Amino acid sequence: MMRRIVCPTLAGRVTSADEAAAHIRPGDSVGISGFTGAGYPKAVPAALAERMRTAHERGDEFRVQLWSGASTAPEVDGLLASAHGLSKRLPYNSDPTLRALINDGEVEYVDAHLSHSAQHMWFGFYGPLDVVVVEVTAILPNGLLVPSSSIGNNKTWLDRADKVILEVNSWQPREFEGFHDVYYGTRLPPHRAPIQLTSTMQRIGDPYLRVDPAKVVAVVQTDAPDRNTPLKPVDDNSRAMADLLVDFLRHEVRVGRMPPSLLPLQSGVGNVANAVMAGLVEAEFEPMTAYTEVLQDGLLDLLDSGKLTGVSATSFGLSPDGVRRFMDAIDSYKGRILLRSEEISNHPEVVRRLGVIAINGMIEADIYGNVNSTHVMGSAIMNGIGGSGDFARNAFLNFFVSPSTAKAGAISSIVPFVSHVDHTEHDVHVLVTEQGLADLRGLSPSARADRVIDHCAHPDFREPLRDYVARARAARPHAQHTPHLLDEAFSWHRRYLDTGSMA
Ligand code: 0RQ
Repeated sequence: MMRRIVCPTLAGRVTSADEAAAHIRPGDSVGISGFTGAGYPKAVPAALAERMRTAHERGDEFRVQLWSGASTAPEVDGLLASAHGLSKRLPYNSDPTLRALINDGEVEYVDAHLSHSAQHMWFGFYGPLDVVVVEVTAILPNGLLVPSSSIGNNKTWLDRADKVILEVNSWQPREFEGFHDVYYGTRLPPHRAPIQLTSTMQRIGDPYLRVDPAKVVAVVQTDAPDRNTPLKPVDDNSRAMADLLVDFLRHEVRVGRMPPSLLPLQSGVGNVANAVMAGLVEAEFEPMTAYTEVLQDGLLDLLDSGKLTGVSATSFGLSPDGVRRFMDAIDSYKGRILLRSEEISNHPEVVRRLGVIAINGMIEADIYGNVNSTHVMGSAIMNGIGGSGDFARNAFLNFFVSPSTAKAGAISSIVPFVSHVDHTEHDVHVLVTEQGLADLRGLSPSARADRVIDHCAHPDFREPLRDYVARARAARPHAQHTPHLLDEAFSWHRRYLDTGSMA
């Protein structure tokens, strides 16, 4: 293991997770590495949770604010939430234990656009960053850090923190050296310059993270795997949505709006995203690229098929099988996979310049095209906006996908008015459910309503939605742009909360 830590100064700081965790004090703001279950610290959070539990047993308060790249794993968010050790969390969470505490009001949650989180740190919006815990693959003789399976906000956390704890994880392949591109050219306004990234796989930065050795208070050695959640088998709904989406891309190529190699792909995480990637393996488009956040198994399949020439992301979100495949042929992926900081992987300027095709999940959409990605029945958070806003608003073309119903048909994913807005009607291009696809580009809100109901709503909910629109149109003859019945707009959600069904 010491072969991974060849910088003499930092080798001298090697210590136990317990001793490292002792550098974190109650009330601290703590930055951690980690993005979609990859590259998060494996040992210090558990030691910290133990210290918190002991403090609470003594009757002492011990909570910290926790800032990450995106979601982590049960060993981080789950443990710290179970220890009641978090006061605030940002910018993304998908852990169910922590979600419950956020929804109970115990933990404050700042659900931020991922591309904003680093710059808001630099702008001073979040206050000081006391200590960061960052997983790396190795420490080189000159003190440069070989990043791990995600980069996320690590560059900013290492730059801004007062104290740094490094976890060197020997489970991560040493061959990771050369898979990363860390951009050190960001500046604060008014000194910002254009980001000169003009093609998906262009390198604009360094393969290493930098850290001021004087700030490093502890180095901890670990040997533990990433979360690597197994994938669910692709279900019929996901396959149906993937087929609709791939056919639609074909149509866009046919009418000349897109080249036969498409434009760089971004896809959210989950079943539908993987089904779309599987659909693209069978399709005729090539050579494709992906400019995205998370590299899932589906993108690995596309790389292996030769139809995808490169993936730029910020994290590996592979299944255990995907990890094995990647590790077995790791050298063959070098140069075809680049991990960047999330402020660059999700950067509005770059996403717009490259003309990304963005594909993301949603909880619900309304008949006028507003999309809710984050909240259940208006108030309870599910995960967070993640990168969906960064990509959707700036994409060349965006898709939001969801089954047309949830909770065994009790909930319609197409409603009169979304109970929370993440993506406004101005941002949303195409909605897809297993029922069909609604292309909303160039339509007025009222025309969108007819298309969304006809193409995307489940048959059980189509007539009630048509009835809502008809009565809304009749109610106020001089308010036809976006006809609503204000006292009924949320009645579907109200009915679900009261009766357990929107029907
Ligand atoms: O809950 O498991 O308790 O039943 O929401 O729904 O259908 O399994 O879909 O896993 O693809 O997630 C929007 C949450 C979809 C996700 C969302 C309930 C449903 C289930 C999950 P249960 P599905 P998915 C890149 C981009 C925001 C972040 C983002 C997401 C659970 O895609 O978090 O896009 N997106 N990031 O039952 C009530 C409805 C519902 C509903 C679904 N209408 N009402 N509950 N559910 N629809 C990644 C990153 O940025 C890191």
